Formats: sequence, structure tokens, C-alpha cells
Amino acid sequence: MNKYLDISEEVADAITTGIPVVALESTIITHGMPWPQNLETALKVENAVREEGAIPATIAIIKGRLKVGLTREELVSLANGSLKPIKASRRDFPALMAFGGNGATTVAGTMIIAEMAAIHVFATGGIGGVHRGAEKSWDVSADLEELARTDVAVVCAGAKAILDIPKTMEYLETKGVPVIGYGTSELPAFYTQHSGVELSLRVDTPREIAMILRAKWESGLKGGVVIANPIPSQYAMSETTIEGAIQKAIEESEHKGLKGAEVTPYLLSRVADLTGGDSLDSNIALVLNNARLAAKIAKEY
Ligand code: PSU
Ligand code: MN
Repeated sequence: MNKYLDISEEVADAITTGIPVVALESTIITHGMPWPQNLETALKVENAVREEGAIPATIAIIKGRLKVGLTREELVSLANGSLKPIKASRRDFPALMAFGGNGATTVAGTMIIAEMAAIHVFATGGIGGVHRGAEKSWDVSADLEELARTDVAVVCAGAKAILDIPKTMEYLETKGVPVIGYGTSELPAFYTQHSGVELSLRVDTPREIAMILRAKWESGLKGGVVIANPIPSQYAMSETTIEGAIQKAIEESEHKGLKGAEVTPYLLSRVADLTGGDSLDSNIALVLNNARLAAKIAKEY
């Protein structure tokens, strides 16, 4: 086993005895939601996975160790900021491991560690992607590159409209990443069910999704899969409300000259403020919905 990896006893037992496991990310806790909703959500998501009969494996880097499955104390100290974790993606891993640092893993970072632990299904809110204005800023999330190379299926509610969704889809197509619509042939847009982007693949059952994953990896085709699960309609936001908030948040971030890893967390928190917290409620609901679907897929897989 990788000498940098620490798998909790519960998760290790599940992996060796064939009990389904769902990986969960930690950037969403530390940089995606405010305290204390972040901790409440992290705990609820773990519970949702358990209710479906799978074991949750929340992933983070603590004191340089690649952790799979966190204790409650570890979750609390990530969520309340006392560990002062950086947002950790592939580029950040070497120094964190070398110097014993703390990192909350992004989608990309979580995929890397999940693959090391032989966990193939991962639930989150939304993936990173190509940002609006990327033709000038070159801001393209490392999540997309990771999806191209790492064998993990990511259940998400699509790509958030803070991104350029059509460009994000073009990038995934170029990299050969399957994007599966769960019960829909349109890519959902995180806070809403609709993006206007048509998908090449619609699948209606967790079993058929598991069959696609098996066929991909057993045949030796490397890389991830995106499973796009629309937010339940009762939690979806109005498209005009969310678009107004997003445009304002993007203008502010440009005005402040934000760059790199700080852009996404800034946009997420401003959109939540500008919608009076409504976007946070939607965000929590869709993450829970994704956790349940991921557990069902992990069982079938
Ligand atoms: N999208 C969300 N919520 C999030 C993120 C994305 O709806 O919390 C986080 C994820 O951890 C994702 C990261 O991997 O932001 C992408 O950041 P960047 O754009 O800097 O790659
Ligand atoms: Mn970026």
C-alpha cells in the first residue's frame, strides 16, 4: 500500500470485504460552505450514504497523511477552520506530504486519493470546469484533467453556472470523459435542472451506470466518468435569480483581481450571500441527493 495513505479501519474493512464505499470530498466543507452548515452537511451526507447501505469515506490531507475516512473530531477541526487547511489539488500534494501540512481535497484531489484506496465512486456537489472568460484568464479547473486520467466516477449535479458550461463539456469530450445524465438527456446546471446542453448519454438506473463503469475499467480505458444528477425540482432555484447573482459575483471577483484557486470559493460564497442563503439550501439538498445516488451505484458496482 502507498506509504502516505491512512485508511480508517471501517473503510479498510469495507474495501476488503466488498461492502460498497463512497468517497466524499473536503474542499466543499472548508471552502464551499460556511460554518456551521458545512459540518452539519458533512455529517448528513455521511449519514445519507449509510442509509443506502454503503460506507462513507471522507477524504482530506491531515498532517501530511492522505486520509480516507475521517473521525468526527477530524471533520470538526476541518469544518471550523482550526486545521487551517489549504484547498488541495494535485499540484499541492507533494509539499503537503513532505512537510506535514493540512489540505482539504478538491474533486481532483479526492479522486487521486480515492483511486489509491481502490474506491471507484465519489459524490460531490459540482465539479470544477472551464471558467467564463477562460479565453483571457486560462482558468480551467484541474478537476477536468483529473477526470481524464483517474479511474473514479464522480456523481455531481452538473457544472455550476459560475462556469462556462459549453466549454467545460467540450473539454470533457476532448479528454474522452463520459458524461452520463441520470434520468435526463440535458446536463443539469447545479442550482437548476437545465443548462441547455444536450448530453450524448442518458441512463435511468444505478445498475446500468455500474455496467458502464465496469465496461470502461475492465477494458483498460483509463479515466473518470461524470454522472450528472439533477437537483430535485423542489430545491431548484429560479434561473434569473441565480444568473443575476453569478454575474455580480464574477464582476466583483474580476474587480478584486482574484486568480487561481481563490476564484471558485469566492464565487460560491458571494452567490450564497447575494441569494440570501437560498443557494446554500439548494447546495445542501443536491449534495445529499448525489450521496444517495452514489451509494446506489457503489452497491451495483
Ligand atoms: N463546485 C461546487 N462546490 C464546490 C466546488 C466546486 O459547486 O465546493 C469545489 C470543489 O472542491 C472543486 C473545486 O473541485 O471547488 C474547484 O475549484 P477550482 O475551480 O479552483 O479548480
Ligand atoms: Mn481555477
